[in-house]
Order: sequence, then C-alpha cells, then structure tokens
Amino acid sequence: MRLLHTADWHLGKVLCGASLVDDQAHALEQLVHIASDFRPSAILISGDIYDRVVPPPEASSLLDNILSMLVREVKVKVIFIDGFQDSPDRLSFAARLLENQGVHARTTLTGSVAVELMDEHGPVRIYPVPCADLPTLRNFLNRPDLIHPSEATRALVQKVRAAHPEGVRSVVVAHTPCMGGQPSPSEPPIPPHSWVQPALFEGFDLAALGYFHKPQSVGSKNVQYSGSLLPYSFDEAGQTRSVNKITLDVRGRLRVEPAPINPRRLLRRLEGKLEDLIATSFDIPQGDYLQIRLTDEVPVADAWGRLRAIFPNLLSVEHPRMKASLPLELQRPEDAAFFSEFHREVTGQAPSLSDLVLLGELSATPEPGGP
Ligand SMILES: [Mn+2]
Repeated sequence: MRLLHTADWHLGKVLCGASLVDDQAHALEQLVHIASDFRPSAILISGDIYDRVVPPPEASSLLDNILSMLVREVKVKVIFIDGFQDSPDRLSFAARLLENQGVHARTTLTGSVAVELMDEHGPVRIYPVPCADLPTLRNFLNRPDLIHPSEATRALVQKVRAAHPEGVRSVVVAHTPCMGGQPSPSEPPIPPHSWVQPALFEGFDLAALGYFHKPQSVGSKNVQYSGSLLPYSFDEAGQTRSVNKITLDVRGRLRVEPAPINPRRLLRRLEGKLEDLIATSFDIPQGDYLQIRLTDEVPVADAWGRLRAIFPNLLSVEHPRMKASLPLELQRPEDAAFFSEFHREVTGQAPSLSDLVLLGELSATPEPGGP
C-alpha cells in the first residue's frame, strides 16, 4: 500500500510580517502533483495544518482548494489530525459530511475512530490520534491519576494498540515530540514532560508523526516525521523540506522515499557591512526572503530603506552592535509581525517605518509603577 505522509503545513504563517500563503500554495501544488504521480491510497496530514487557532481567510481558502483538488481530481483519501497550533473544533467543521467524500478529519477524541484502507494484500488500519490536552485526555481515558501530558499520550496510544487485531497492518497518525528527535526553532517549545519515547510506537508498522519541522526518523525506521511544508525560520535557511512517499508491503515492511518540495522563494541570511552588501547585491537573487545582519561598527542611516530598495523581499535587518538604536521591527521581529498584521487588518496597509519606531519606543517605556 502506498501512503503519502506530510505534516506541519502551518497555513497562514507570517514570517517577520510577510504572509507566506503564496509560498504555501506553491508548495501544495507540488504536493498535488506528487500525489497524482504516486497514487497513494491516502494522504496522512499529521497536524499543525494551520499556524494558529483563528487562521486568516486566505489560509482557509487554500486548504479548501487543496482538499478539493486532492479528493475530486486526484481521487485520494485525506486523513488528518490537529496539532498544537490548530483549533480542533474549527478543523472538524462539517467532518461527518466530508467523511463520505473521503476527507477523514480526526481532531476530537469523541469522533476518534480508525480508517480502514484495502489493497491487494488485505486491510491496513489507520489510527489518527487527535492532539488533545491533558484534562481532555484524563476525562476521555477516565484516568484522573495521569499527571504529565506524555503519560496521557502513552495511555491513549497503548489503548489504541491494545484494541488492534493481530495480523492486520497498522498505521498511527499523531502530533507529538519523541525523545531523541532534532528540534527546529520554528516549532513551539514543548516542556520535556510532554515528550514521549519513540518505543511507544513499536507495535505499529508506521507512526506517521508531526511536530518536528525537520524531516527525520527517531529511534527506529517506523517512527517517521515528514517535517514541515517549508522551512519556517531564518535559522532553517538552506534546509530542504519534503513529503514522504511510503510503501507498506504485505508484511508491513516500509519503504520511505522523500519527495522534495521546491520553495517559491528561498530563505537566505546575509552578513556584512551595508556598503559592501549594496555593492555586491547583483550577486544575490532578488526574489529570496532575506535576513541581513549588519557588521558596521558605526550607526548607518536608513539601512532598512536602502536595503529594501534593492531587495524587495528583505524581511529583517539586525545590527547587533547598534541594537538599542533600532526600531522594534529590527529588535523583536515577533512583536513587529503581530503589530504589522493588526495594522494591515485595520488600515489595509503595512505600517510605516516611523510607526514601528514609535511602537518600539512605546514598548521600551517602563510601565507606571514598574521597575
Ligand atoms: Mn508545527
């Protein structure tokens, strides 16, 4: 049986104030092509479909388009769960209606049931495990004694495994970090008592997991992280992303073949003095998303404006030696991204540099009565 495994799409992701929806659409078009060539029985999406609980409308319409293409044109089943950054209730909208169309959303424990697929060797049971929080799991398992999220995840996976009939091939789909995995900076930090041992998945032919954004297997070959759709932080510049073409043979043995996703724009980091960067700019692809770290030892006037005039997709400038004199956008990109998005919602346009400077000054002002 052929399965296509992907995870961590983070639709609606904003990187340093720039929406990546067009990049995500470009990546998902490739996924549709990979699926139509590979002809899997199902596509498994292991959570973090959206980047946040309330995704922007363009992210919802992208998911709508891609699901329609996969189901109607490629004629493949889609099985997905939620991740730490999704809203399970929003993702399960119309789930019972979609079930008949071949879209199997499993984002709440109440609706959690296996999806059985068939090939010429017989059935394969897919167990999508929703990404529930500790109180929900305690309640569902009737185990008030569970203290850590990892214990609750373990109890849930063991329960699923215990009910699985012997001799039938099995696949579990979950969103959880495994000990020994290699994290990336674009993942939300998860406390150590939420991490599970990869041996938890020993009884399954395949654990198709989400959470780690770098593609990897952890512990043994059956524990697979497909990785995120794209690299999602400048610390991941230069890394590649892929989806996994997986083949399960009659005995449940795996073949895993990554199919690379080519990004619409690369993430690129540059370092140097302002004048040198401007002088050598013709060597640098203009379309890439850039983060520039200035090494000038003296303040430079309007570095952002001058560099942005050359590099239209410049997203961040750091000048570590002059940090105190830089606007918020350059000091705390996350806050600036949040503010920029709010500003766009309200006014329809991005904030000006002077807005960001003002915001930076305001947020640097101690609160009355504070230290
Ligand atoms: Mn993720």
